[in-house]
Amino acid sequence: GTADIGVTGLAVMGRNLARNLAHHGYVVAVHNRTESKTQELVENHAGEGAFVATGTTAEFVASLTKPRKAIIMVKAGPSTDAVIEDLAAHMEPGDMIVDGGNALFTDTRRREAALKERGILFVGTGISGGEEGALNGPSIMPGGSPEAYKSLGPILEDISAKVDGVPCCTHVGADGAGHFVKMVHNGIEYSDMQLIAEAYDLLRQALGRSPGELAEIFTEWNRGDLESYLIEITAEVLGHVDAKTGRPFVDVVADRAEQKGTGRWTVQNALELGVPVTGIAEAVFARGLSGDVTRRQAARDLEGPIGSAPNYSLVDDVRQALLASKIVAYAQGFDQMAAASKEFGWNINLGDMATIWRGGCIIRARFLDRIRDAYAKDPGLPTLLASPSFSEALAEAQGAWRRVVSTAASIGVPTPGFSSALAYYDGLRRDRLPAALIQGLRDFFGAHTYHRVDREGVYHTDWSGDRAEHQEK
Ligand code: NBP
Repeated sequence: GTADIGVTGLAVMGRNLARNLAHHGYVVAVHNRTESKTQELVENHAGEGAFVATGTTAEFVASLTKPRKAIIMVKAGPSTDAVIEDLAAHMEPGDMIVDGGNALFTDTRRREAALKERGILFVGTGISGGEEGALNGPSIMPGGSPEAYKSLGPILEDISAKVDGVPCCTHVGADGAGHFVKMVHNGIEYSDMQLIAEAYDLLRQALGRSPGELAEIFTEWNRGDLESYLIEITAEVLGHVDAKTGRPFVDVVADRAEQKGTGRWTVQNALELGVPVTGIAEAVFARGLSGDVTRRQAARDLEGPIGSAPNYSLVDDVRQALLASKIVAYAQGFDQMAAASKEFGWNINLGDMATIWRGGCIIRARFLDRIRDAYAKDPGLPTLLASPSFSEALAEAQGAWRRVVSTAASIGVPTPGFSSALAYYDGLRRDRLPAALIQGLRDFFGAHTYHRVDREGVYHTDWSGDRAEHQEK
């Protein structure tokens, strides 16, 4: 074969990734289950680079230079297993299969282990940036072995986005590490969008600003600390007017947020690891509530607040609440990556994750530079909230943040993201938590025992008897 690399699965993502590879001078073998899409790609984009159109899987594999490298860009789940099986049957030890779809990291771990037994290198890689990113430079999060990265990494770094000349691609860690961090990236994306939606809702409800006026506020915010792709496109969407009705676009869209599942996976995993990712969880639950048509209908006449508390500086207060809540949501997501890294032995460099998310991906933002710097100063940082640059930002924002949460509560606008982030912040900084009472209750009804603040050991009080305390062995 003569092709440097192959792409199978030529829907939007695969097609654009293949074109991106070709633009960088690679000879790219292309393949798709439905062959007409392969022909279409080659016919429409032949002038952009060197494509090798192939029909059967055997032809596709045979077209690749050994050791072969084939990237799969198909629907995640059983389709991916079917395609891997098909490719592996035609491959030899030393060849490599790369899954660029949104696989669940546990599937990636299973696939990597199974292919290793057959001598085939398997790399599960996160790719973020949608179709535009795939074409012009995505953020790429490859897992798999260091050996696989040695030959694959330079190609992926080549086609990735660059920020200040630094590629938005690095080896994340072994087996499923790449797909894991892509999952957390998507979870953080959910919380970013939820916080933006709360900011919009609050300003609209409290101040009666029109979507067009709010678009200008977001444009303004995008010039400061909040500068990011999501804030930028929020201004675009809010400023858009529906051509059919002349009404603001946001007012003609059904208010039920859908999800494909990566946010839910992030929260499920966080529950297993015991990491409180409240920002991501609230975002997933808020989408669930929005789609719960039956209960929303049944609850329409529930009583709301009477009157409202004025908050004269609301616009800038909301900006600060958004920034502070965002800091919390990111801190939690990074905690989750740290916990998983420990659990699975991935050795993930958290600062590198912030670095490769600065460009190409959906959560790309100026803000990530600060996270990178925080981990550069202290790689063992227990929480981003405690790094000087963020603790100062939180100190500055917290007054506004509290006013926003209380204004929202008093006028009856739900802000689960802002509110729970503030509760997390206040929970972490507390000297004493009411968890002591919970321990007492647990000991009362279940003899679950407790520790004391003043002595070593494990204790139980005989609640149903003389209430004497006994030290457990
Ligand atoms: P889709 O997720 O819509 O998948 C369509 C592709 O999968 C087509 O090429 C289709 O072939 C192929 N396919 C299916 Br479905 N079942 C197959 C099977 N059993 N055997 C062989 N091929 C099969 O495409 P996409 O939106 O381009 O996304 C590709 C991957 O990238 C997904 O895993 C997705 O989660 C991930 N991703 C998507 C985005 C995004 O913005 N869309 C961003 C980041 C990651 P056919 O043409 O013959 O039906």
